[in-house]
Amino acid sequence: MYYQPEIETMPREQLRELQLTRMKWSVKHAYENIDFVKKICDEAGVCPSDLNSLEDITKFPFMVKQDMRDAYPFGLFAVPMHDVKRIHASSGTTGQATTTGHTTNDLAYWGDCFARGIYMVGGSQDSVIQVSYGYGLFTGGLGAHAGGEAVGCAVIPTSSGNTKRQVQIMKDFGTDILACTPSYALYIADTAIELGYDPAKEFKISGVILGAEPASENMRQEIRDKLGVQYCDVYGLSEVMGPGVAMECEVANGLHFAEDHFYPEIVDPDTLEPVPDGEYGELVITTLTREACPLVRYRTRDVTRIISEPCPCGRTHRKIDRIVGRTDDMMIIRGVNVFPSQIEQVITAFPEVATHYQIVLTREAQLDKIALNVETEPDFPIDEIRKIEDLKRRLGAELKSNLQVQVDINLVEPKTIARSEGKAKRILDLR
Ligand code: DLL
Repeated sequence: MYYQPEIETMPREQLRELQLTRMKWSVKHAYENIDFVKKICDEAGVCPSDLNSLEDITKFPFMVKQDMRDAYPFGLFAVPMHDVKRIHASSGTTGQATTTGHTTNDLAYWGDCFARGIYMVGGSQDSVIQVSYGYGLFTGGLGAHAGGEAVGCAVIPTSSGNTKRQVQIMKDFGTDILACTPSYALYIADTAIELGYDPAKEFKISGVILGAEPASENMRQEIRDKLGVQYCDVYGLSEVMGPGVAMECEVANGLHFAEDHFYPEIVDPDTLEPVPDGEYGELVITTLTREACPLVRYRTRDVTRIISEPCPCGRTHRKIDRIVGRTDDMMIIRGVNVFPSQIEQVITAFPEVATHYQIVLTREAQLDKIALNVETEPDFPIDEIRKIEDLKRRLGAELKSNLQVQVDINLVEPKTIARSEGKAKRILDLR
Protein backbone atom coordinates (compact mmCIF):
# COMPACT_ATOMS: atom_id res chain seq x y z
CA MET A 1 0.00 0.00 0.00
CA TYR A 2 1.23 3.44 -0.90
CA TYR A 3 0.35 6.78 0.61
CA GLN A 4 0.49 8.60 -2.75
CA PRO A 5 0.46 5.80 -5.36
CA GLU A 6 0.45 8.06 -8.41
CA ILE A 7 3.58 9.85 -7.23
CA GLU A 8 5.45 7.02 -5.50
CA THR A 9 5.10 4.65 -8.47
CA MET A 10 5.30 7.25 -11.25
CA PRO A 11 7.11 5.90 -14.34
CA ARG A 12 10.69 7.16 -14.22
CA GLU A 13 10.52 9.12 -17.50
CA GLN A 14 7.54 11.04 -16.21
CA LEU A 15 9.22 11.52 -12.82
CA ARG A 16 12.32 12.95 -14.49
CA GLU A 17 10.16 15.39 -16.47
CA LEU A 18 8.48 16.49 -13.26
CA GLN A 19 11.89 16.88 -11.60
CA LEU A 20 13.21 19.01 -14.44
CA THR A 21 10.18 21.30 -14.43
CA ARG A 22 10.48 21.70 -10.68
CA MET A 23 14.26 22.08 -10.71
CA LYS A 24 13.99 24.93 -13.24
CA TRP A 25 11.45 26.64 -11.01
CA SER A 26 13.42 26.07 -7.83
CA VAL A 27 16.80 27.25 -9.10
CA LYS A 28 15.20 30.36 -10.64
CA HIS A 29 13.31 31.04 -7.42
CA ALA A 30 16.54 30.77 -5.39
CA TYR A 31 18.53 32.86 -7.89
CA GLU A 32 15.98 35.64 -8.06
CA ASN A 33 15.19 35.85 -4.37
CA ILE A 34 18.40 35.03 -2.49
CA ASP A 35 21.28 37.46 -3.04
CA PHE A 36 23.83 34.87 -2.00
CA VAL A 37 22.66 32.31 -4.58
CA LYS A 38 22.72 34.95 -7.34
CA LYS A 39 26.24 35.96 -6.29
CA ILE A 40 27.72 32.44 -6.34
CA CYS A 41 25.98 31.58 -9.60
CA ASP A 42 27.19 34.80 -11.24
CA GLU A 43 30.72 34.10 -10.02
CA ALA A 44 30.53 30.59 -11.48
CA GLY A 45 29.16 31.99 -14.75
CA VAL A 46 25.87 30.09 -14.65
CA CYS A 47 22.28 31.23 -14.57
CA PRO A 48 18.95 29.40 -14.27
CA SER A 49 18.42 29.38 -18.06
CA ASP A 50 21.48 27.10 -18.38
CA LEU A 51 19.40 24.33 -16.89
CA ASN A 52 18.10 22.27 -19.80
CA SER A 53 18.47 18.80 -18.33
CA LEU A 54 18.72 17.39 -14.81
CA GLU A 55 22.40 16.70 -15.33
CA ASP A 56 23.00 20.41 -16.02
CA ILE A 57 22.73 20.94 -12.26
CA THR A 58 26.38 19.85 -12.03
CA LYS A 59 27.34 23.19 -13.64
CA PHE A 60 26.04 25.00 -10.56
CA PRO A 61 28.10 25.83 -7.46
CA PHE A 62 27.66 23.98 -4.17
CA MET A 63 26.17 25.37 -0.99
CA VAL A 64 27.52 24.35 2.42
CA LYS A 65 26.49 24.69 6.04
CA GLN A 66 28.86 27.61 6.57
CA ASP A 67 26.84 29.60 4.01
CA MET A 68 23.80 29.14 6.23
CA ARG A 69 25.77 30.16 9.30
CA ASP A 70 27.05 33.28 7.57
CA ALA A 71 23.51 34.19 6.54
CA TYR A 72 22.08 33.66 10.04
CA PRO A 73 19.26 34.12 10.77
CA PHE A 74 17.24 34.82 7.62
CA GLY A 75 19.74 35.68 4.89
CA LEU A 76 18.88 32.61 2.81
CA PHE A 77 15.09 33.00 3.02
CA ALA A 78 13.52 33.37 -0.43
CA VAL A 79 10.07 34.59 0.63
CA PRO A 80 8.86 37.56 2.70
CA MET A 81 8.41 36.85 6.40
CA HIS A 82 4.62 36.95 6.19
CA ASP A 83 4.80 33.76 4.10
CA VAL A 84 7.01 31.98 6.63
CA LYS A 85 4.82 29.91 8.93
CA ARG A 86 7.41 28.03 10.97
CA ILE A 87 11.10 28.41 11.75
CA HIS A 88 13.31 25.52 12.89
CA ALA A 89 16.93 25.82 13.94
CA SER A 90 19.85 23.51 14.48
CA SER A 91 21.24 23.31 17.99
CA GLY A 92 24.45 25.06 17.03
CA THR A 93 26.56 22.66 19.10
CA THR A 94 29.27 22.68 16.44
CA GLY A 95 29.12 26.38 15.59
CA GLN A 96 26.64 29.15 14.85
CA ALA A 97 23.09 27.75 14.69
CA THR A 98 21.37 27.56 11.32
CA THR A 99 17.74 28.42 10.66
CA THR A 100 15.26 27.05 8.15
CA GLY A 101 11.89 28.57 7.32
CA HIS A 102 8.81 26.76 6.07
CA THR A 103 5.80 28.13 4.19
CA THR A 104 2.33 26.57 4.34
CA ASN A 105 3.13 24.48 1.25
CA ASP A 106 6.53 23.46 2.62
CA LEU A 107 4.86 22.16 5.78
CA ALA A 108 2.20 20.26 3.82
CA TYR A 109 4.78 18.56 1.59
CA TRP A 110 6.85 17.68 4.65
CA GLY A 111 3.87 15.90 6.20
CA ASP A 112 3.33 14.02 2.93
CA CYS A 113 6.96 12.92 2.75
CA PHE A 114 6.92 11.48 6.26
CA ALA A 115 3.47 9.97 5.71
CA ARG A 116 4.91 7.75 2.97
CA GLY A 117 7.03 6.03 5.62
CA ILE A 118 4.01 5.43 7.83
CA TYR A 119 2.48 3.45 4.96
CA MET A 120 5.80 1.68 4.41
CA VAL A 121 5.55 0.17 7.92
CA GLY A 122 1.96 -0.86 7.29
CA GLY A 123 0.34 2.16 8.95
CA SER A 124 -2.94 3.82 7.99
CA GLN A 125 -5.43 6.25 9.46
CA ASP A 126 -6.31 3.51 11.94
CA SER A 127 -2.79 3.59 13.41
CA VAL A 128 -1.72 5.05 16.70
CA ILE A 129 1.70 6.69 16.34
CA GLN A 130 3.80 7.63 19.35
CA VAL A 131 6.23 10.41 18.55
CA SER A 132 9.17 10.19 20.93
CA TYR A 133 11.48 12.45 18.97
CA GLY A 134 12.05 15.75 20.73
CA TYR A 135 9.53 18.46 19.89
CA GLY A 136 10.91 21.95 19.46
CA LEU A 137 13.46 23.53 17.19
CA PHE A 138 14.70 20.00 16.34
CA THR A 139 12.67 18.79 13.37
CA GLY A 140 12.13 15.18 14.56
CA GLY A 141 9.06 15.69 16.74
CA LEU A 142 7.04 18.09 14.62
CA GLY A 143 8.11 16.35 11.37
CA ALA A 144 6.86 12.95 12.50
CA HIS A 145 3.79 14.61 13.98
CA ALA A 146 2.96 16.20 10.62
CA GLY A 147 3.32 12.78 8.94
CA GLY A 148 0.91 11.21 11.40
CA GLU A 149 -1.61 14.00 10.88
CA ALA A 150 -1.29 13.80 7.09
CA VAL A 151 -2.19 10.10 7.22
CA GLY A 152 -4.93 10.73 9.76
CA CYS A 153 -3.39 8.60 12.53
CA ALA A 154 -4.00 9.15 16.22
CA VAL A 155 -0.79 10.96 17.12
CA ILE A 156 0.61 10.76 20.67
CA PRO A 157 3.06 13.66 21.08
CA THR A 158 5.09 12.24 23.99
CA SER A 159 8.30 13.97 22.83
CA SER A 160 11.50 12.47 24.23
CA GLY A 161 12.33 11.72 27.87
CA ASN A 162 10.53 10.18 30.84
CA THR A 163 11.20 6.72 29.52
CA LYS A 164 9.10 4.69 31.96
CA ARG A 165 6.13 6.82 31.02
CA GLN A 166 6.87 6.18 27.33
CA VAL A 167 6.57 2.46 28.05
CA GLN A 168 3.37 2.91 30.03
CA ILE A 169 1.80 4.96 27.24
CA MET A 170 2.95 2.50 24.61
CA LYS A 171 1.21 -0.28 26.49
CA ASP A 172 -1.92 1.56 27.66
CA PHE A 173 -2.63 3.49 24.44
CA GLY A 174 -1.93 0.53 22.17
CA THR A 175 0.80 2.25 20.16
CA ASP A 176 1.18 0.71 16.67
CA ILE A 177 4.13 2.79 15.47
CA LEU A 178 6.96 4.35 17.45
CA ALA A 179 8.98 7.22 15.98
CA CYS A 180 12.27 8.22 17.68
CA THR A 181 16.03 7.80 17.31
CA PRO A 182 17.36 4.21 17.15
CA SER A 183 19.32 4.68 20.39
CA TYR A 184 16.18 5.90 22.14
CA ALA A 185 14.10 3.04 20.73
CA LEU A 186 16.58 0.60 22.23
CA TYR A 187 16.45 2.43 25.56
CA ILE A 188 12.64 2.30 25.53
CA ALA A 189 12.70 -1.41 24.63
CA ASP A 190 15.21 -2.21 27.40
CA THR A 191 13.18 -0.21 29.91
CA ALA A 192 10.02 -2.13 28.97
CA ILE A 193 11.87 -5.42 29.45
CA GLU A 194 13.25 -4.25 32.81
CA LEU A 195 9.75 -3.40 33.90
CA GLY A 196 8.85 -7.03 33.29
CA TYR A 197 7.17 -6.78 29.88
CA ASP A 198 7.88 -8.63 26.67
CA PRO A 199 6.96 -5.86 24.22
CA ALA A 200 7.40 -8.10 21.18
CA LYS A 201 4.63 -10.36 22.46
CA GLU A 202 2.56 -8.24 24.82
CA PHE A 203 2.47 -4.83 23.12
CA LYS A 204 0.52 -3.95 19.99
CA ILE A 205 3.45 -2.13 18.38
CA SER A 206 4.26 -3.39 14.86
CA GLY A 207 6.44 -0.71 13.28
CA VAL A 208 9.16 1.80 14.13
CA ILE A 209 10.27 4.84 12.13
CA LEU A 210 13.75 5.61 13.34
CA GLY A 211 16.38 8.06 12.19
CA ALA A 212 18.43 11.18 12.91
CA GLU A 213 21.53 9.05 13.59
CA PRO A 214 23.21 5.99 12.07
CA ALA A 215 22.44 2.50 13.37
CA SER A 216 24.31 -0.68 12.46
CA GLU A 217 22.46 -3.67 11.04
CA ASN A 218 22.96 -5.57 14.31
CA MET A 219 21.48 -2.73 16.32
CA ARG A 220 18.51 -2.57 13.94
CA GLN A 221 18.01 -6.30 14.39
CA GLU A 222 18.15 -5.97 18.16
CA ILE A 223 15.37 -3.35 18.01
CA ARG A 224 13.31 -5.52 15.65
CA ASP A 225 13.65 -8.50 17.97
CA LYS A 226 13.06 -6.72 21.25
CA LEU A 227 9.99 -4.82 20.05
CA GLY A 228 8.75 -7.29 17.42
CA VAL A 229 8.53 -4.67 14.67
CA GLN A 230 9.20 -3.76 11.07
CA TYR A 231 11.96 -1.15 10.94
CA CYS A 232 11.73 1.93 8.72
CA ASP A 233 14.89 4.03 8.58
CA VAL A 234 14.05 7.69 8.03
CA TYR A 235 16.60 10.18 6.79
CA GLY A 236 16.46 13.93 6.73
CA LEU A 237 18.18 17.08 7.84
CA SER A 238 16.85 20.34 9.16
CA GLU A 239 18.53 22.52 6.53
CA VAL A 240 16.72 20.68 3.73
CA MET A 241 13.39 20.00 5.49
CA GLY A 242 13.57 17.52 8.36
CA PRO A 243 12.75 13.80 8.59
CA GLY A 244 11.22 12.31 5.44
CA VAL A 245 13.75 13.19 2.74
CA ALA A 246 14.24 9.43 2.30
CA MET A 247 12.43 6.49 3.93
CA GLU A 248 12.94 2.75 3.96
CA CYS A 249 10.22 0.49 2.53
CA GLU A 250 9.31 -3.06 3.55
CA VAL A 251 12.01 -4.51 1.28
CA ALA A 252 14.52 -3.14 3.83
CA ASN A 253 17.26 -2.55 1.31
CA GLY A 254 17.71 1.19 1.12
CA LEU A 255 15.63 4.32 1.58
CA HIS A 256 13.41 5.70 -1.20
CA PHE A 257 14.47 9.27 -1.84
CA ALA A 258 11.50 11.65 -2.18
CA GLU A 259 12.58 12.43 -5.73
CA ASP A 260 9.53 14.55 -6.49
CA HIS A 261 10.75 17.05 -3.88
CA PHE A 262 14.53 16.57 -3.81
CA TYR A 263 17.22 15.83 -6.40
CA PRO A 264 20.12 13.72 -5.08
CA GLU A 265 23.70 13.56 -6.34
CA ILE A 266 26.63 11.64 -4.91
CA VAL A 267 30.02 13.32 -5.21
CA ASP A 268 33.54 12.43 -4.22
CA PRO A 269 34.05 14.54 -1.06
CA ASP A 270 37.61 15.44 -2.07
CA THR A 271 37.32 16.18 -5.79
CA LEU A 272 33.59 17.07 -5.68
CA GLU A 273 33.18 15.21 -8.98
CA PRO A 274 30.04 13.05 -9.36
CA VAL A 275 30.57 9.33 -8.71
CA PRO A 276 28.66 6.63 -10.62
CA ASP A 277 25.47 5.13 -9.15
CA GLY A 278 26.34 2.43 -6.63
CA GLU A 279 29.54 4.07 -5.40
CA TYR A 280 29.80 5.69 -1.99
CA GLY A 281 30.36 9.40 -1.65
CA GLU A 282 28.85 12.53 -0.17
CA LEU A 283 25.15 13.16 -0.69
CA VAL A 284 24.34 16.51 -2.31
CA ILE A 285 20.73 17.71 -2.43
CA THR A 286 18.93 20.25 -4.60
CA THR A 287 15.45 21.05 -3.36
CA LEU A 288 12.71 21.05 -6.01
CA THR A 289 9.64 22.44 -4.24
CA ARG A 290 10.83 24.27 -1.13
CA GLU A 291 9.51 27.82 -1.11
CA ALA A 292 10.96 29.46 2.02
CA CYS A 293 14.48 28.03 1.87
CA PRO A 294 15.35 26.50 -1.50
CA LEU A 295 18.84 25.01 -1.70
CA VAL A 296 21.02 24.46 -4.74
CA ARG A 297 23.46 21.56 -4.52
CA TYR A 298 23.63 21.50 -0.73
CA ARG A 299 26.52 19.38 0.57
CA THR A 300 25.05 17.27 3.37
CA ARG A 301 28.37 15.70 4.53
CA ASP A 302 26.48 12.40 4.77
CA VAL A 303 28.10 9.36 3.17
CA THR A 304 25.89 6.99 1.20
CA ARG A 305 25.36 5.66 -2.31
CA ILE A 306 22.52 5.58 -4.81
CA ILE A 307 20.81 2.26 -5.40
CA SER A 308 19.24 2.60 -8.83
CA GLU A 309 17.97 -0.96 -9.38
CA PRO A 310 14.16 -1.14 -9.42
CA CYS A 311 12.67 -1.98 -6.01
CA PRO A 312 10.32 -4.97 -5.70
CA CYS A 313 7.93 -2.81 -3.65
CA GLY A 314 6.91 -1.02 -6.86
CA ARG A 315 8.00 2.45 -5.81
CA THR A 316 9.99 4.05 -8.60
CA HIS A 317 11.88 6.66 -6.61
CA ARG A 318 15.54 5.65 -6.42
CA LYS A 319 16.96 4.61 -3.09
CA ILE A 320 19.94 5.71 -1.07
CA ASP A 321 21.74 3.17 1.07
CA ARG A 322 21.76 3.54 4.85
CA ILE A 323 23.92 6.49 5.86
CA VAL A 324 27.37 5.20 6.83
CA GLY A 325 28.19 8.36 8.74
CA ARG A 326 29.12 11.97 8.24
CA THR A 327 32.38 13.00 6.63
CA ASP A 328 32.98 15.11 9.74
CA ASP A 329 32.43 12.07 12.03
CA MET A 330 34.84 9.95 10.07
CA MET A 331 37.91 9.16 12.18
CA ILE A 332 41.23 8.84 10.45
CA ILE A 333 43.28 6.54 12.65
CA ARG A 334 46.82 6.18 11.37
CA GLY A 335 45.65 6.61 7.82
CA VAL A 336 42.64 4.31 8.07
CA ASN A 337 39.14 5.75 7.67
CA VAL A 338 36.72 4.55 10.34
CA PHE A 339 33.08 5.44 10.97
CA PRO A 340 31.53 4.84 14.41
CA SER A 341 28.81 2.70 12.77
CA GLN A 342 31.49 0.22 11.61
CA ILE A 343 32.68 -0.22 15.19
CA GLU A 344 29.09 -0.65 16.30
CA GLN A 345 28.53 -3.38 13.73
CA VAL A 346 31.44 -5.37 15.17
CA ILE A 347 30.68 -4.99 18.86
CA THR A 348 26.98 -5.74 18.49
CA ALA A 349 27.85 -9.16 17.10
CA PHE A 350 29.21 -10.08 20.57
CA PRO A 351 26.40 -11.31 22.84
CA GLU A 352 28.50 -10.63 25.95
CA VAL A 353 28.39 -6.85 25.43
CA ALA A 354 25.47 -4.43 25.19
CA THR A 355 24.82 -1.88 22.41
CA HIS A 356 25.98 0.89 24.73
CA TYR A 357 29.42 2.20 23.97
CA GLN A 358 31.53 5.28 23.60
CA ILE A 359 34.54 5.82 21.40
CA VAL A 360 37.35 7.86 22.97
CA LEU A 361 39.96 9.50 20.75
CA THR A 362 43.28 10.64 22.19
CA ARG A 363 46.68 11.57 20.82
CA GLU A 364 49.94 10.27 22.24
CA ALA A 365 53.35 11.15 20.80
CA GLN A 366 51.74 12.51 17.59
CA LEU A 367 49.81 9.28 17.10
CA ASP A 368 46.04 9.03 17.24
CA LYS A 369 44.73 6.37 19.58
CA ILE A 370 41.26 4.97 19.72
CA ALA A 371 39.69 3.41 22.79
CA LEU A 372 36.29 1.86 23.23
CA ASN A 373 34.26 1.85 26.43
CA VAL A 374 31.60 -0.80 26.13
CA GLU A 375 29.15 -2.18 28.65
CA THR A 376 28.96 -5.87 29.36
CA GLU A 377 25.56 -7.55 29.51
CA PRO A 378 24.19 -7.97 33.07
CA ASP A 379 24.82 -11.74 33.07
CA PHE A 380 28.50 -11.40 32.10
CA PRO A 381 30.86 -12.13 35.04
CA ILE A 382 32.63 -8.75 35.00
CA ASP A 383 34.72 -9.69 38.09
CA GLU A 384 36.31 -12.76 36.49
CA ILE A 385 39.61 -11.51 35.15
CA ARG A 386 40.19 -14.47 32.87
CA LYS A 387 36.83 -14.05 31.13
CA ILE A 388 37.33 -10.31 30.81
CA GLU A 389 40.76 -10.71 29.26
CA ASP A 390 39.45 -13.32 26.87
CA LEU A 391 36.53 -11.12 25.75
CA LYS A 392 38.80 -8.09 25.31
CA ARG A 393 41.19 -10.13 23.22
CA ARG A 394 38.45 -11.52 20.95
CA LEU A 395 36.74 -8.14 20.55
CA GLY A 396 40.06 -6.44 19.82
CA ALA A 397 41.01 -9.07 17.25
CA GLU A 398 37.65 -8.78 15.49
CA LEU A 399 37.90 -4.97 15.32
CA LYS A 400 41.45 -5.23 14.03
CA SER A 401 40.52 -7.69 11.32
CA ASN A 402 37.44 -5.71 10.23
CA LEU A 403 38.75 -2.17 10.45
CA GLN A 404 42.53 -2.58 10.32
CA VAL A 405 42.94 -0.47 13.45
CA GLN A 406 44.06 -1.30 16.95
CA VAL A 407 41.35 -0.41 19.48
CA ASP A 408 41.99 -0.40 23.25
CA ILE A 409 39.01 -2.02 24.88
CA ASN A 410 37.64 -1.07 28.23
CA LEU A 411 34.76 -3.23 29.49
CA VAL A 412 32.51 -1.33 31.87
CA GLU A 413 29.64 -2.40 34.08
CA PRO A 414 26.06 -2.42 32.83
CA LYS A 415 24.25 0.94 32.87
CA THR A 416 27.36 3.05 33.34
CA ILE A 417 27.30 4.73 29.93
CA ALA A 418 24.75 7.53 29.65
CA ARG A 419 21.59 6.53 27.77
CA SER A 420 20.34 8.74 24.98
CA GLU A 421 16.86 10.14 24.62
CA GLY A 422 17.72 11.71 21.30
CA LYS A 423 20.85 11.48 19.19
CA ALA A 424 23.46 9.33 20.97
CA LYS A 425 26.86 10.90 21.52
CA ARG A 426 29.19 8.12 20.47
CA ILE A 427 32.50 9.93 20.14
CA LEU A 428 34.49 11.64 22.87
CA ASP A 429 37.34 13.45 21.13
CA LEU A 430 40.06 14.36 23.63
CA ARG A 431 42.72 15.20 21.02
O1 DLL B 1 18.17 14.72 12.39
C1 DLL B 1 16.24 15.27 11.06
C2 DLL B 1 15.66 13.94 11.41
C3 DLL B 1 14.82 13.84 12.50
C4 DLL B 1 15.90 12.85 10.61
C5 DLL B 1 14.25 12.62 12.77
C6 DLL B 1 15.34 11.64 10.88
C7 DLL B 1 14.51 11.51 11.98
P1 DLL B 1 19.40 17.37 11.93
O2 DLL B 1 19.34 17.49 13.40
O3 DLL B 1 19.59 18.59 11.12
O4 DLL B 1 18.07 16.75 11.39
O5 DLL B 1 20.55 16.33 11.62
C8 DLL B 1 20.74 15.90 10.30
O6 DLL B 1 21.46 13.70 11.06
O7 DLL B 1 22.84 15.14 8.13
C9 DLL B 1 22.70 12.96 9.22
O8 DLL B 1 24.06 13.12 9.52
C10 DLL B 1 21.97 12.52 10.46
N1 DLL B 1 20.85 11.63 10.10
C11 DLL B 1 19.58 11.96 9.88
N2 DLL B 1 18.85 10.85 9.58
C12 DLL B 1 19.71 9.82 9.58
C13 DLL B 1 19.59 8.42 9.33
C14 DLL B 1 17.58 15.51 11.71
N3 DLL B 1 18.43 7.85 9.04
C15 DLL B 1 21.82 14.84 10.27
N4 DLL B 1 20.71 7.66 9.41
C16 DLL B 1 22.04 14.28 8.90
C17 DLL B 1 21.90 8.21 9.72
C18 DLL B 1 20.99 10.31 9.91
N5 DLL B 1 22.07 9.51 9.97
